[in-house]
Amino acid sequence: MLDAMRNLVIEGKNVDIVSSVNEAIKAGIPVREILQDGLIAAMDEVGQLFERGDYYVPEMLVAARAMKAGLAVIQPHLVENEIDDSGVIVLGTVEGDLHDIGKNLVSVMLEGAGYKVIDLGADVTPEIFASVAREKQAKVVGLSALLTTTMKKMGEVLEAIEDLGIRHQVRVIVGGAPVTQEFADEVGADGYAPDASTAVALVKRMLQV
Ligand code: B1M
Repeated sequence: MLDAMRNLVIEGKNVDIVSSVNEAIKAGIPVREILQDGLIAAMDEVGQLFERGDYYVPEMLVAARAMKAGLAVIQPHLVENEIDDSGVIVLGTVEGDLHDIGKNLVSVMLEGAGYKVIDLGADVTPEIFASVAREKQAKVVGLSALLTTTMKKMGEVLEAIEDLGIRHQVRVIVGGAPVTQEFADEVGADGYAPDASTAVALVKRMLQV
């Protein structure tokens, strides 16, 4: 069932994927497994097809559309708790980067854990991150980047936050495929998470202290 689901994403079948995910849920496959071994695994294969030159940007785009359609089906199943008012989280993909699927997943899982998330979308400038964080009195700012060229923007977001004089009020966490703990330390972020579940655990730890 998960094999078939992966193929539907890879082929960009954004209508059939909805019934496939619904069937998997009905069959009792845990949603985390559908997410990890079905939808996310399919995007990894799409990345490999792109690297080999078998797929181009349009094929990646239709696969991304199918992934999002599948994600929308499991989204309500990821929500577990009531909204927690312990702090607003401002989230976005950094400037110049259009990849938003991983960031969306982090958003869904944080909301699922009960946090109030302000999702700024993709291609967000450092100034927007900083000004929204100040305006909404965010406790955490989450930055996502999927390109080695755009991850450098994370340092600029930290500078913009510093420039507005709110660095002491806000924790900055970073993530995305090319980002590492070493890179997070280099830019002066407060935390790094390799995946959405770890991002939730990290935020929980940060907001408890
Ligand atoms: Co692009 N792309 N893409 N792409 N794309 C990658 C990233 C790439 C690795 C493909 C490859 O070559 N194998 C490569 C980057 C290479 C590099 O920089 N080293 C690449 C490239 C080159 C490009 C273009 C430059 C292609 C071109 O135009 N020639 C271009 C850039 C456009 C731009 O952004 N300016 C481009 C465009 C696109 C599309 C628009 C077509 C599309 C994105 C659609 C969309 O997102 N709406 C796309 C896609 C789909 C991909 C791949 C295939 C899949 C990405 C994805 O959604 N993965 C990707 C290959 C790959 O990743 N294997 C690829 C699934 C998602 C769930 O995983 O986002 O990693 P991910 O999120 C993970 C973790 O990283 C983490 O949690 C999630 C899992 O739980 N995480 C966080 C993410 N953010 C976090 C934040 C956190 C914590 C954790 O805290 C705040």
